[in-house]
Amino acid sequence: MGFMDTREWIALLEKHSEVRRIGAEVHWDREIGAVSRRVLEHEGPALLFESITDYKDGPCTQLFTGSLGTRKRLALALGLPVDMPNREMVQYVMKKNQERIEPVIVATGPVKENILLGKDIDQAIFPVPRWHFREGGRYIHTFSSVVTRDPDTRVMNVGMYRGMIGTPDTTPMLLIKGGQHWGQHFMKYTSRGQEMPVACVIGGDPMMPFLTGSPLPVGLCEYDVMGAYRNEPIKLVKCETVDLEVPADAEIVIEGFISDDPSTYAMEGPFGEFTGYVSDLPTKRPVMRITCITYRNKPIFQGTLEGTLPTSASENSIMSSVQRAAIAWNILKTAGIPGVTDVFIHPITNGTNICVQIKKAYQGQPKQIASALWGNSAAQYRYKHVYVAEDDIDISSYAQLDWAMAYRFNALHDGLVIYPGTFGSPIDPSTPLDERSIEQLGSGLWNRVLFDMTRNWKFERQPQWDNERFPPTVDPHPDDQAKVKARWDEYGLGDL
Ligand SMILES: Cc1cc2nc3c(=O)[nH]c(=O)nc-3n(C[C@H](O)[C@H](O)[C@H](O)COP(=O)(O)O)c2cc1C
Ligand SMILES: [Mn+2]
Repeated sequence: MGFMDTREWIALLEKHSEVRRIGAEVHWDREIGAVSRRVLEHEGPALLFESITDYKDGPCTQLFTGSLGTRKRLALALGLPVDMPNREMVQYVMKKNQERIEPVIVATGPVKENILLGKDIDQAIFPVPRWHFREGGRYIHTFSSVVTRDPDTRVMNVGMYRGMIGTPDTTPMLLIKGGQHWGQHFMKYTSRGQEMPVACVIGGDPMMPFLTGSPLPVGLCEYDVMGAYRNEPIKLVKCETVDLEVPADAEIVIEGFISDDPSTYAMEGPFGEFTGYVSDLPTKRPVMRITCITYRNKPIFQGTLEGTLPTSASENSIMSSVQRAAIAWNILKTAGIPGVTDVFIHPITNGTNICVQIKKAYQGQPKQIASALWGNSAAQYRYKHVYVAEDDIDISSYAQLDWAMAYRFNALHDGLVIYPGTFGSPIDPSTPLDERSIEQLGSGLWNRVLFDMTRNWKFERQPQWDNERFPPTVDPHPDDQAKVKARWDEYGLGDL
């Protein structure tokens, strides 16, 4: 599958009845967010809002959201069968993440159809929602891919980071110096006494958010991996006012600079975080000073409602759960751990919990798995709770995991390991505030737990258990199962 732009992606979704156009008027202030939440609760379609209050005329009238909000649509975006099992999808992503096809630079493209400079710059020409009533403003960057360049190597990084409209041409952003890849670039510009050039890309191929919203190795350009997924180089155009390149068929590109001068900082937040909780206080953050906006004719704005709740995942959590599982499986592979047969992250936990399925090779294997995950830097916001089960358990099924927890897990017989006080998420509300003070501790603290739900190899094999360590299950004999299967229709049960 080659690259597609937002419009081709919407057409593909339309073909599969996976997008709904909302013609009724909906307000950008709170209502779009509340509609999105309810649709997530129903695992419903992608949404294209076409009549937004205050935006019925003007350059941008449409908002697109939720297109990667189910596994099925993620499979469509990846060009994979829609019912592909977790294991195969995760393995595909592991493989593709390692491949590279470098971009090509082209002279121009649709994203240059409109160019705003100087006093014409105003972010509010786009129907940017205030997604949630507790949020501190209108979040323009919730699904944008942010391009920066390493000033030493000149390699670009593309990552997804949030930003809120400040004034018409300023955007305070969640930029932590030294954190995330753009934060590392920011330190380098600051030490040279320079502002950091930035370009925020909205729209374009759905592989872009899929790859920029999850950590790929530092120093690598996400454009190269996008090319590998699409089997062709991505076409980039040069920005107008910053030394960066962006996809030629993006819907919208916002260019500018971020300074480390604290006098330029501005308040950002609160924001409805991925944890499903709203961050407490507005915080002073570095600000992007916009120098240019380019966009296609009739641009389609894109954003997403963050946060998972007990009754709803988010677009981020659905797409990222596959990447997070792939990254975890690669960690286990690199650590040389044998017998891993599946890795699953339920979207509702955003990777805080992870399930690993193994063909058990030795008693200490689950502990080895947990320590490999916990020792990796990818575990900063992830893998607080590690569940390990054997390969007769479908780890994507909560019921099956619960059965293994009920009958194979024993807290005082190697089942439970608590690894207290490790590095972890500073925004986990289950951690007391004084244990997630970045100023004092540098990171949050997590008490991590392994739940080993595999059968215990310390148990002696018993003759009455066919020489196994656990009794036989109540599964019918395979001969009986085969016979019943063959006669199923005869019993009048064929409709079950
Ligand atoms: C919808 C969405 C919103 C995100 N918002 C932020 C954010 O505001 N700040 C942040 O540091 N990471 C955020 N992330 C996670 C980063 O995108 C992710 O860690 C990614 O690896 C960053 O790119 P990098 O590894 O090149 O730095 C978000 C991810 C998604 C999918
Ligand atoms: Mn990166």
